[in-house]
Amino acid sequence: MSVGSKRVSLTQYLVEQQRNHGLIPSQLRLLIEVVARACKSIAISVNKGALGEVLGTAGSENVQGEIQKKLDIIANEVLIEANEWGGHLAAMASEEMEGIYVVPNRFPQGEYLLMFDPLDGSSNIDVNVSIGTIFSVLKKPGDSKGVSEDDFLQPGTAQAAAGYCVYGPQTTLVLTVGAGVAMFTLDREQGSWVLTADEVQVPADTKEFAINMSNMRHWAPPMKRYIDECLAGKTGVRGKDFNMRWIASMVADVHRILTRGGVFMYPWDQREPEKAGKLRLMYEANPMAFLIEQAGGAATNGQTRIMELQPTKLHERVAVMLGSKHEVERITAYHLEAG
Ligand code: AHM
Ligand code: MG
Repeated sequence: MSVGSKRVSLTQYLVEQQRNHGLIPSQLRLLIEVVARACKSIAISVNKGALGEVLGTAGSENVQGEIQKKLDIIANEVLIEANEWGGHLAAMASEEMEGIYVVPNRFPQGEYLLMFDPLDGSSNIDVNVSIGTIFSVLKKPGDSKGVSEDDFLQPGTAQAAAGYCVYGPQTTLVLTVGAGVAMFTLDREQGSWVLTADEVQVPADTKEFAINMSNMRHWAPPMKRYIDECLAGKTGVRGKDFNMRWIASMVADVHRILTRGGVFMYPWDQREPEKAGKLRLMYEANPMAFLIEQAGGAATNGQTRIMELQPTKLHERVAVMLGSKHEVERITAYHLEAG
């Protein structure tokens, strides 16, 4: 769809996707619109900051043993309350909840499953740096009446939709339903989402990488090799100088990559026996991998395409390399060579 002088709203985009590609059944359209509405409400809390008494810690820990911030909990509640009554969902799962949240009996049960990281980049909340909400949508398998955690354990290739909302200088919703990537900017005066980029493409080559360099001494040799070669610059094997960015909010780093290319890495390192990284497969890596692939990029865990990994638990962690295709292919080749 063209981004021109005529304003295209999120609703119009979804209706036209439904009409032209038959990709969005009405329950899925409702789901996406409800998630977008919840993100608007989270954006309002984020924007209030200290004035809204939403900063600081909540004095509790989530299932991963991380201290919860007040906004982590607020965003989680906003997403649940917005989504539970519409009849489009069977259950939800979140970074902030140990088990799944089954839609209560008093509401009709839908056929979709929604997973989210309600507030990604929590360490940036109090310092006024971009943060975001990440979400992934699956279809409940089979037509059994109940719903269980096992129903969520589907590979990323099964996602019906995925996206994120970045709360930065602008609030931007980025979405895929499997027909490319579209970006919608929140018009705060009108309270509406306006299409501002469509058919987003990540350039296959880049001179920019994103990684937390303070962990370098813990990395596996292939990761160190790749970064050493980038740092060697023009006179090294890569023959060009690289730039580095690390925002410590995956949404903001991925947003930059979708906008101007680059490669993002959160690798496994020697401190972790489980051979996984810090990031979570189901509600961080999979939705971002879906978006990046839909924009022509690539996403692997160093060996395997992220979206083909079979999850074994809800809060599973995974190493993540994603972004410009040729860089991700190079990093993956280094890992595969090292065995
Ligand atoms: P969170 O979901 O608890 O906020 O953690 C995930 C975040 C990512 O957004 C970001 O890429 C990473 O953690 C930053 O980690 P580090 O502080 O180790 O650089
Ligand atoms: Mg997160």
